[in-house]
Amino acid sequence: TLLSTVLAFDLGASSGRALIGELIQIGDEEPKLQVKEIHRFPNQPIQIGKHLHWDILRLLHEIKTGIRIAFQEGYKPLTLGIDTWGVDFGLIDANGELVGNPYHYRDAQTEGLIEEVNGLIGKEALFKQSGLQFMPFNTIYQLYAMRKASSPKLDIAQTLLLTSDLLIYFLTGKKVCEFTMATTTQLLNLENQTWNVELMDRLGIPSRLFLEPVAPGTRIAPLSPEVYEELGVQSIEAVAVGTHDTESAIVAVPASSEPFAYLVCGTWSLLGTELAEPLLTPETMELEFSNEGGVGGTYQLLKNIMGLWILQECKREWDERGNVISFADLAKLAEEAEPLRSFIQPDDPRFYSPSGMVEKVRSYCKETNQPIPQSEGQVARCILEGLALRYRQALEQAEKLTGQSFSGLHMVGGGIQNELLCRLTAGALGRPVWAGPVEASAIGNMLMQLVSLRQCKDLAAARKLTATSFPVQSYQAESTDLWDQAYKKFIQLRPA
Ligand code: LFR
Repeated sequence: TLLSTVLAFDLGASSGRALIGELIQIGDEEPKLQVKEIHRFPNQPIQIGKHLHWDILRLLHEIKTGIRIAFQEGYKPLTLGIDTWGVDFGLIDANGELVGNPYHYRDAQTEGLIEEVNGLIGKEALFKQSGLQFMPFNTIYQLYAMRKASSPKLDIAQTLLLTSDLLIYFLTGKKVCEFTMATTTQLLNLENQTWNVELMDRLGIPSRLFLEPVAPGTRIAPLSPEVYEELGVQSIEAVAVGTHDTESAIVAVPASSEPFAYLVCGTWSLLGTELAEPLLTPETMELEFSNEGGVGGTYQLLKNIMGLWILQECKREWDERGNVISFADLAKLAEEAEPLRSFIQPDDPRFYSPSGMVEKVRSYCKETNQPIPQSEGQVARCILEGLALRYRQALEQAEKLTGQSFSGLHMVGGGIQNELLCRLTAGALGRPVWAGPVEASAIGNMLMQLVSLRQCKDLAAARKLTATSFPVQSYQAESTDLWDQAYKKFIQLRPA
């Protein structure tokens, strides 16, 4: 029996997907979630003048296409949800229209602003209030940059909508602010979950822009009459899921015991553990962990690690030079390259901005007196091993901060399709890795729709449903001694 059908849109920094989820029960077996991708589209940022932007209208178009395809293929989803990356936003004017093009979080406008804002507010104070790691792209710095540039957009704007909320608004006409996404702004007081108006006042950020956050699992509205007419589809209602993709992915970590550690693996790598309360200690700040608002009243203590972005950029560079290699072939070349020859610390700031990535990897190795990777395989291996070693460091730090110990690591998200990365991670950790599901964000998105439809009780039930529905691939640690030596070297790396 088909118990429910839902439609999830998961938008990542390089591509977006529409997936249908069907909750199915055979006889009196446990219900299972079946997932099918029905539409996939690229997400390409666009430079205009000095600024890098998202192509938000194209993304809206692709989402509409996804809705149309779902109904054309005969599915009857009751609800839809959208999850996206954090921090970015669109501004809406008094007539309900979009003011300008949303900036991309890698736009250079926020350079140097972490230090400047810390100087004004105090680093400790800001951390205690927001609980967030100081990342240059946080909404706070984007808005402060606009203020410093005297952007007239800030004066016209009435409402700020974070990307997923913005797309939901385009579809339904309803403006909401979903809680997990709101916590990525660094402008929310984490402890009482209200907007930090005093902070906004001090930075010249208009507090009128912010709507009161709603909890994930809240039903928002059906599509607007215009959108129904345009698409010619049946009734479907938008739900606020854990709209921050990272939080949706964490919903779909198939962990059955506590405590557990996870790694959400994609353009970014988010490694952490789930807590009932935020951990706002000085040590958390020093070790650069975030407390993000999660689904179901949880807090996610996690570290934002540069992730597969570095490899994606290298590939883009090779592709542009006509040296087109697929990710699968790159993994093969990396596999054949000599192990632990040289590795990067992926969170070195040079790797954050786009372009020239291959050269940056080489310069990092040169400055740290390591052999310089030449071939594509060597460069890829150097990045993947650097990531694996960084994961070990972050996992050990998470244990130190929480006083817990983790028997292994759950890896979820698109990045786990890189089996070499999973294997290297198990090696670096000296602990098992349990990889799956790949489509964690979309699945977590669906699970929260099912919660809103009362087809799934809570977070624990959602995780159980994930565990019964999707396979997990285990990787065991090998050759621990070599990794221990490499790790010792890794934590000493200091580029000149
Ligand atoms: C992952 C993610 C991270 C966030 C980064 C930028 O896709 O959402 O959680 O820090 O993108 O928004």
